[in-house]
Amino acid sequence: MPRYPWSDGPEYITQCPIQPGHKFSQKVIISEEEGTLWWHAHSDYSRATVHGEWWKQDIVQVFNDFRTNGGDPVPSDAYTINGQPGDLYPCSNTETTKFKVKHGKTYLLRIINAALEDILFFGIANHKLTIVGSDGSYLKPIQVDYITISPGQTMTVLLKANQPLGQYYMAAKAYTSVDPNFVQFNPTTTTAILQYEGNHIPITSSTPSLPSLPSFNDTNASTNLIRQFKSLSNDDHPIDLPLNITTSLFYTTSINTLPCGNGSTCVGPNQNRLSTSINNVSFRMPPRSNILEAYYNNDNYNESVYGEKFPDVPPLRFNFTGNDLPSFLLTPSVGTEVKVLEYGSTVEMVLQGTNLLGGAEHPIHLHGHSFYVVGWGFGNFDEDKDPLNYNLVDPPYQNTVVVPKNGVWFMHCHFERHVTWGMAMTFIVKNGNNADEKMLPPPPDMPKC
Ligand SMILES: [Cu+2]
Repeated sequence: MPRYPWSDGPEYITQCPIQPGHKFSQKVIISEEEGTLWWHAHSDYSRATVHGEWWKQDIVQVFNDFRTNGGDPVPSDAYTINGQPGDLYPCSNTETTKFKVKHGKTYLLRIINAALEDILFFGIANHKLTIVGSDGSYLKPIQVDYITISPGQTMTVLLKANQPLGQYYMAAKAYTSVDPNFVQFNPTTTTAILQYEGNHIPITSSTPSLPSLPSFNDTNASTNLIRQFKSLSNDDHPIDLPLNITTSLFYTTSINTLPCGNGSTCVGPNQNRLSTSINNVSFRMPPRSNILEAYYNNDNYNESVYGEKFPDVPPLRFNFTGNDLPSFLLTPSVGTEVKVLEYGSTVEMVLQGTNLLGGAEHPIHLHGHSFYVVGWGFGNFDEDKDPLNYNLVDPPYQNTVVVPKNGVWFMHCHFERHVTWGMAMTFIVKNGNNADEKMLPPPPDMPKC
């Protein structure tokens, strides 16, 4: 959405929440994106719908409960494919989602992980999947037996209907590296049915076969896909990788704890409240205002809405991925800090996970931009050795680097509990000098706080 952050959505970042009974028209400007894009709500747990992950209780209650008790949210009860949990749950079997296909044809599947808290494995029994795009840009085709997809991520996949006529399950289940004794997760499997048209064994006399998906904690299985992602990088789809870096950022992502507050005890580790941070700053939403309007209207006197001191590097360098890290590292600072970038900056960002509280994956998502993912790996980033292995030829265009779009842009972990706890920060990209490098004015119906 070039120059138009007004419809970007995250509450208290680019707009005030839309109040009950009120409305707001969003203008979505598609510029360079091709493929599969996902629109979703950006207010607490409101993106929880029957698409993705489902709780057998009021979702507002789930959210309020873990915000109050300081622990993890209760795990969901089901995952869904197009709104249906499928045959492996004790309900609604008659309504399991079915996709009808004709033998010999090739189908394009737009796959979106709409779950709130889980990376998912997804596959179709007896069928290969060919990934041709992700996050609104093309990839060199990759043929796989299953995919691993993060919350918020999209993949465009080709499916050849080339198997004997019949029914085949497609299925999805969670991947997690976190010790299930420590953090509960939903271990169930959602299914839908791929059904060939024509004569085949009647449904009643056969159970469709299930795809074989990796076990829930198979980290190699979950990460081997991202290592294969490459841009098309051809004449029709050249890459535009900036090599003259103007801004270098090193961001650590951590799970933390904060005191429970009000002298009470929480259900998090050591009776503290779970928190998260980037560069040890746990992001706090500004109350009753939003960053974009405060910036645009020059209305941030004495940093009343936000500060401009988001650190470029973590306050302390330690063995980020070590075990038994000292407990003083657990407590983040809390603030509403932004990083201000000049228009046209080229940014290299290193995202470094930490092992605090055992660590976790973090599907970090940046609004308003895509970035070239030039490298990926386990352990601590080595600033001497790792850049030598950057893919500067055909890196996938997922979301760092050129910052040609001004405005205020949120960056956060796409696990909802993690962003709720503060794993987020905001970029302000200033206007450029030319007329077409300036932010467009706001629409007249911006919601009021
Ligand atoms: Cu996270």
